[in-house]
Amino acid sequence: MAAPFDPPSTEGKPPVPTWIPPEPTKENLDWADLRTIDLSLLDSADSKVVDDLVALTKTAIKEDGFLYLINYGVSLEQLQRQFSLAQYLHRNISADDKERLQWDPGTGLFAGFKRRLGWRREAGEFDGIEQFNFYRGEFADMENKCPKCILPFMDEITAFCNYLSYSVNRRLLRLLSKVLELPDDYLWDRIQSKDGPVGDGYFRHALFYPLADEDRERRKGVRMYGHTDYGTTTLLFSVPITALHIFCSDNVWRPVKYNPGAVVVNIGESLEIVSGGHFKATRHKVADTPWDQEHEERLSLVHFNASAGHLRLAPATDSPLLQREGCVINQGVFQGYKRLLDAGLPVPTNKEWREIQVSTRSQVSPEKRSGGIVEVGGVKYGSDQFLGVKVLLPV
Ligand SMILES: O=C(O)CCC(=O)C(=O)O
Ligand SMILES: [Fe+2]
Repeated sequence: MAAPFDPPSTEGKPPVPTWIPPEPTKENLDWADLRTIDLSLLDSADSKVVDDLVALTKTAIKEDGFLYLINYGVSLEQLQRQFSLAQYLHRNISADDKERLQWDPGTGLFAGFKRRLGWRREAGEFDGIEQFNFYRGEFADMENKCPKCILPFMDEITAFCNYLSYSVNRRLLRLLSKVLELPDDYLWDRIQSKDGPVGDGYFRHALFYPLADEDRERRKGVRMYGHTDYGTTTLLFSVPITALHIFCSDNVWRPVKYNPGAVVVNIGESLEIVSGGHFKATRHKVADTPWDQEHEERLSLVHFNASAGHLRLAPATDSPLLQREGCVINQGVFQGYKRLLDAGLPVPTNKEWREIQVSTRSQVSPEKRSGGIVEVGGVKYGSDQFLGVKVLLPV
């Protein structure tokens, strides 16, 4: 049995108001129908139970690229404490710290504080989203790189990220290695970056402020444009404010329903490439909330797991699944990689790939992408090219 999360004590620390989850929407929406994976079953002594879990996971990541993860070792109360800390950071970060710690995506990292003014260091259009992003550097030099108000709690945030990286994501990658019929630690040993609490990835405290009517109209219902995440897995903690939508295989955007305590897991581009397209890095976006949540703040905690920076990824041809079935070239960034690989051209390293996206592509509207809008199979996409890899994102 995997050990459950055992966080440091809260004794002797400043009081932190408990985050009260807002009311879920009462709207009956056309929800994305995601599968639920019980991670504790991976430890079962009954091989039939494990086989069934692997089969269900396979269907989920082939068809949806998203799933709900439950029984992963963090209790509802422990999770609520992490949301309370994120709320505390956003309520108490000083104006000085916002200035001193302001991010610079031009560096290829989202590290530090994001203002409500777009996705660059320079002020852009108002988007009402604030974030604090903890990378390796923030954990290594907290005194200088983290907001003063959060310093007394960094032991808890560090422990949480360590647990997510070294227990939850490691077990998840074991399950995904099994889907590829590879040795259990294949993806963990060969693909995942791992040093410190987040490796080459990062942990995000995001706060989406409610929009005024004119801002909502200007943004045409989108808070974060459709995109795929570039890493291995993304762990999104399910939140009551409905806003995350995924682009389903029938080309329809559907919202993800609140599932208290669950992690909404999303497959990143690195695993799409390594799996030869069998795993789907599904496009997703953050859209306006239903009308009954319009005036609520949306707090969102995200743990982005990254692949090792020096690797140039290709399909894992030692996977019996790939040997039997070949690659699946339906969608996504894998198509672009495959074109380069087939032509004998070098693909980018993971570090190059994520840095070019963070520094140039992040949250550019589909209309403003370099290749403009193209239509494929009746669906409109914003088209772009980075380091020789073509990228299509649905409008
Ligand atoms: O906040 C969310 O639910 C999703 C955010 C997201 O997709 C991202 O930051 O990559
Ligand atoms: Fe994302």
